[in-house]
Amino acid sequence: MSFCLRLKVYLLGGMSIAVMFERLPTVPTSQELVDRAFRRSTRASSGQKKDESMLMTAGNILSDNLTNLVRKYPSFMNIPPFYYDLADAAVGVDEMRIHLSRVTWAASQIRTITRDHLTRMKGTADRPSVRRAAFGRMASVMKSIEPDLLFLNDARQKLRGMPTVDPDLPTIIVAGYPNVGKSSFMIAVTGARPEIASYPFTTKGVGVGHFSRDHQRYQVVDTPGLLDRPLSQRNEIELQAIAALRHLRGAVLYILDPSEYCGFSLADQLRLLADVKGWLHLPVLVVANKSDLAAYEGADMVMSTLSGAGVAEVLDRMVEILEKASEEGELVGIDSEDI
Ligand SMILES: Nc1nc2c(ncn2[C@@H]2O[C@H](COP(=O)(O)OP(=O)(O)OP(=O)(O)O)[C@@H](O)[C@H]2O)c(=O)[nH]1
Ligand SMILES: [Mg+2]
Repeated sequence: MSFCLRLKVYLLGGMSIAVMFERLPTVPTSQELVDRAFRRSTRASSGQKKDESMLMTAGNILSDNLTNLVRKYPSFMNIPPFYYDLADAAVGVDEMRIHLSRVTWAASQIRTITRDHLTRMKGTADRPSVRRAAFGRMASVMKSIEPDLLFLNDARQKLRGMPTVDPDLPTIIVAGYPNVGKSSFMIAVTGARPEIASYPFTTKGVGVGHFSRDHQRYQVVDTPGLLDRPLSQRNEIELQAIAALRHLRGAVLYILDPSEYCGFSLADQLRLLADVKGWLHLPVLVVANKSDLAAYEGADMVMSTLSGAGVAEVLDRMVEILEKASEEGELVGIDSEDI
């Protein structure tokens, strides 16, 4: 498939998934649902078949609400791997599936209770007590899924904050220690303050910006807090969030600050570079920033995001790297065994 065509297909996938997470429904608590269903049932009832219609109304409201809730969650079967890994790091996809299946189970229990008690009503004059018994059983089914609904609500909050990173646009991943000039570079080349998207386990959020070249859109992702410490200092879940980066069609721009004004020694910055290169199997361009403050010859290129010197050249080089890697099919991140 040609690069452009592939891009279009991916773009659609990328956009829909971000929207899908945004549209996750609010999850009511068990108590809210029960209150709503029982209240409506009293309103719905009149006439001879009062208890039957109360029972049916409450049963339908509960089971429909639960079924609709489950339907609105993504299946996780065919979402882009970048988002799958992020969702997994943030909420745990397997755990989420278990909670969703318990909600599905509850919906079917409610339907069974409704059916059984409607049948029982046919054989008795004391229909109110059959109805009360049914409501009692429904309430206890609902109570039993209280933790599941709470989990799903919490998951919703986390998933909604997922970054609007498009996993399939050619991407410059900007890495380096804090204060080396990552955001300054990003602002210089995308012409705007980046959109800040929350990302699991970095309180700063990732910055996402775009620029175009020859009708091709590129994405720049600023990763503060993600690629600014060695992997050995991470916990499992953080590693998972970092691992999601392997699904980006990216190349890394590793920024060094040889002036050490950033507060970190050059030796530490080079150690981190070796660490990143050791596991993120993407092309890396090493650039020494703050050339207005310090000269350094150990990098691939130099620039100053403050004066602007060298910035355009660095961007040109990154575009070349991305184009070349894309032609050669190299824009595949890391093997999961690596981390
Ligand atoms: N002298 C000089 N200062 C620079 C240059 N680039 C960035 N700075 C300054 O360095 C500081 C940090 O720059 P940022 O772009 O915020 O660095 P960052 O890497 O995004 O930092 P974090 O978001 O904390 O990881 C700011 O005060 C910038 O003004 C440069 O080329 N020369
Ligand atoms: Mg920054």
